[in-house]
Amino acid sequence: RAITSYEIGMQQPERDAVAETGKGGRILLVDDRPSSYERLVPLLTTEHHVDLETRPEDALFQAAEGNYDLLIVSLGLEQYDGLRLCSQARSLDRTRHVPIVAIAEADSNARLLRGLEIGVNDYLMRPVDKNELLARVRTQIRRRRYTEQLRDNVQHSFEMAVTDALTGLHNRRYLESHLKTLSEQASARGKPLAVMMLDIDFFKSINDTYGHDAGDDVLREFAMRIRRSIRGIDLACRFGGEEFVVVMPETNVQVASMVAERLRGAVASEPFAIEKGARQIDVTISIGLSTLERKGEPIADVLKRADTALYRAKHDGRNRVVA
Ligand code: GH3
Ligand code: MG
Ligand code: MG
Ligand code: MG
Repeated sequence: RAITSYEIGMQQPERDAVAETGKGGRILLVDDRPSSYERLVPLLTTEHHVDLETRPEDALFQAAEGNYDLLIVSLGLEQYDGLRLCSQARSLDRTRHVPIVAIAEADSNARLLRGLEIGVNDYLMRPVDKNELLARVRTQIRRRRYTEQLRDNVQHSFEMAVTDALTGLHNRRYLESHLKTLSEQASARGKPLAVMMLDIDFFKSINDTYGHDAGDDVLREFAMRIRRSIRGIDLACRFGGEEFVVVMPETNVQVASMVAERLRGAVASEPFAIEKGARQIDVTISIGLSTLERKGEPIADVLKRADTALYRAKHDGRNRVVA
């Protein structure tokens, strides 16, 4: 490999400071002319970590793997077309959002224009001025960090909004926003769809006997056992309190009954640990099961049948599956 790392010539600043100042970034410099990079590297390392790639044909791979804040591409490469590299970086998922600063030769305005069209974010003309270089680089890195933070925040808020905090399963809101799609897909493809409604038996007395924290432990452990019993395409959610719903695409009533029975057994046969493992208690669950009966049937009707079946399971003595 032709990659050389140059450590930052200052103390690594705190992450927040990095976001604000644009200093302390990770830069990949693509340059195969010693006369050029021997000047650029020392300038950049006053504020940033720099990886120097002197083999432009490897640069794309390096850029995709290296988790950089910024690419600096010399357009006057000897062995490669720097513009082509920029355009490749723009078309690759892993590098699409990494900003690019081009270093352009004097009198290369046409190429520079091309670069800006391709998606180069900023440029410097040779001879490169130290302060201008650092200022432009900081701006790009600051913007990059800011955008990443925004994206993380949006992602986080989205996950919070559709996740049940106690169990980590999806919440009811998520279920309700996806149920319609799932049932429409099943109808359109002529596939079966099964819905399980699960409820912990005498959960109130677990709370009353061992306390609310113990109840929470049971809920978490139950969610874990549900997760272990279902497939990746099944949708499990905490519907409310101690009631859970599992939606199983492409599953008929026979298979769904088997899954439900297995899950019932997985709960009843293995005591639940509470009080940090100091105590074990027996838990049972009841399950109501229903399937989509005809194409286009409203999903609310399927859920309602599962709920009715659950009620029967309770009425018939609990710790059982009713379809
Ligand atoms: P059944 O067998 O008929 O289902 O009886 P049950 O006691 O399980 O049912 P009930 O609906 O009467 O009680 C449910 C209890 O679940 C009441 C409520 O305080 C408790 N609960 C609801 N949410 C939570 C929670 O997040 N944590 C804990 N620890 N308890 C909860
Ligand atoms: Mg109840
Ligand atoms: Mg209950
Ligand atoms: Mg209940």
